Parts: sequence; C-alpha cells; structure tokens
Amino acid sequence: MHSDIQQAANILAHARRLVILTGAGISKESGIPTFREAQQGLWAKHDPQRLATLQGFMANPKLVWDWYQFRLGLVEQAQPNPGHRAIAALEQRLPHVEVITQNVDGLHGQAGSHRVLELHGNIRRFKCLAGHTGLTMADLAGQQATPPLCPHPGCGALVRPDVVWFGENLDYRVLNQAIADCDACDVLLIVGTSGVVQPAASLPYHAWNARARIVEVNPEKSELTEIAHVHLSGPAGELLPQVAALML
Ligand code: BJW
Repeated sequence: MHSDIQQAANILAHARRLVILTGAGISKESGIPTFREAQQGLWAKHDPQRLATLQGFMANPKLVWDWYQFRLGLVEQAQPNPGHRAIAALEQRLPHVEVITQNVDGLHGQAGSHRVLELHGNIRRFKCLAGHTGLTMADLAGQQATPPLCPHPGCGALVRPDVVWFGENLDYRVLNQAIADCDACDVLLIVGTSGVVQPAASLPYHAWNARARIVEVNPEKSELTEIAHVHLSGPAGELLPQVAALML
C-alpha cells in the first residue's frame, strides 16, 4: 500500500492541470451518509424515485421537502474533514487545480477550495417551480407552508431544493466546463464515487481519452476503477493527507 501511495503522490506532484472528481464518499467522514452503501446509504431505506425526482416531489411535496430539510440539518452541522482539506491544500502546491463535485453539501468550498464545479447543485440553495432561482432559507423565513411558496411578488409557486434530480438536466454551463476541464487535464483524481450516475460517471473517460494519469481513492472498487492507473483502497480522510505528505 505504501508504494501505491508514493506512486499516487508522484503522479499528483507532476500534474500541470489536475482535476479532482468527488462523490459522496469524500463527505462520509464528515458524518454525511453516502447514497448507495448497502446498510447505511441514504437509499437503503428511501426510494430515490419518491425523493429525488420531480415526479416524486409533485406526488408528495411535503415528504420530499422534509427529507431535504433533514439532510440540510446534517450538512449544516458537518465540517470539512482532512480529505476536503488535503484537496484544498493542493491549490497551493500545483499550478492548476479544478474540483468537480457531485456533492450538494458545499464542503469543498468550506475547506478552502476556490475552483469548484457543483454538478448536482447545492442543498442550501432553493428555486421555485416557476423558475425563480437563488433563494436561501432566509428568503423563506417565517412561512407556515411546507414546502414554502416563492416570495417573489405575484409568484407563490412551490419552492424546492436547487439540486439535480434524476431525469433532470445538469446546468449545461457547469457540465460543459467540467467536460472541458477533463478534456484538458493531465491528471485526474477520483475520490469517493461509485461511478454509476450519468453524466458525471462519463467525465473520467474524457480524461482517459486525453491520456491523463488517473488515481482513484475509494475503500471499494467502483465502476471507474478499471481505468485508474492507481487505486488507493481506504477512506479519503486518511489516505489523501498521506498522499499530500509524500508529494515532493
Ligand atoms: C468512500 C468512503 C470514504 C465510502 N472515502 N470513498 C445513461 C445511461 C443510463 C442512465 C442514464 C444515462 N444518462 C442519464 C441517465 C439517468 C440518470 C442515471 O445516471 N441513472 C443511473 C443511476 C442509472 N441520470 C440522470 O437522470 C441525470 N440527468 C441527466 O442525465 O439528464 C439528461 C437525461 C434526462 C433524462 C433521460 C436521459 C438523460 C441526473 C442525475 C442526478 C443525480 N442526482 C443525485 C441526487 C442529488 C440531490 C441529492 O443529494 O439528493 O445525485 S442521485 C445521487 O447519486 C446524488 C449523487 O451526487 C449521485 C452520485 O452518487 P455518488 O456520489 O457516487 O455516491 P454513492 O453512494 O453512489 O457512492 C459513494 C462511494 O463512496 C462508494 O463507492 C463508496 O465505496 C465510497 N466511499 N466511504 C472515500 N471514507
């Protein structure tokens, strides 16, 4: 294992354009459950079709709103862990670092990463079904309705979290930027994603086609492990600081 960590450190140390693609696993050590882990994942007890689709929201807006409020509570209590902080510190060591995250928790920004693309939105932000965006909890304060109604004058449409549900398009500017970053990178670090959700799961293939070196950190094998040059098996919060410590 030590030689794999050293190999990963050597690859990262020589990166001219590093892209880091993260998923729920990076935030697990901050106390935020992943989605698909058998016993403890968020989907172990909750049906994604009911909770993470527009159809599910329309069928039962209160259920979906309450579920996201519960998760918002977890996120607001969470702090970045050593994995997030090791990623943020790479910005000081390398010429060009981009973080592309599927997570909606904002912990990369809190850890100090400056260039972060949030592919699936942000759980602290809200929008209404009529298209008003950029709402915060402060904008919704004092409302009795669950979910709250859009406070824009004359609107009153249902408010929902500004996250990307199944069957919804990602923001095309964010996705196009992520694709361009992967096309242009020479090293890709993949951390804590199962690699099953599209289009995020296709991004590593852009880097692979561009002949980037690929390092993966995940305690398990993922759908992306087969294209990784180095797979580090273990928790990101333990392994990423070790990799950073070995970078010359
Ligand atoms: C650790 C660790 C530690 C644990 N350290 N690691 C092509 C083919 C087939 C299907 C599709 C396709 N194109 C589109 C689709 C449909 C769909 C899709 O991909 N479905 C698949 C599931 C089959 N995709 C979409 O609908 C997307 N939209 C789209 O493509 O629009 C165009 C379109 C529309 C209609 C039809 C066709 C095309 C939108 C996807 C939106 C995903 N949204 C969610 C919810 C966000 C809001 C919320 O948070 O509630 O995003 S779903 C959920 O999965 C969330 C995550 O970001 C995402 C990815 O999960 P992630 O991060 O990989 O987590 P896990 O739990 O899966 O894995 C955790 C990993 O961590 C594991 O590997 C652990 O081992 C590891 N780990 N501890 C490091 N300490």
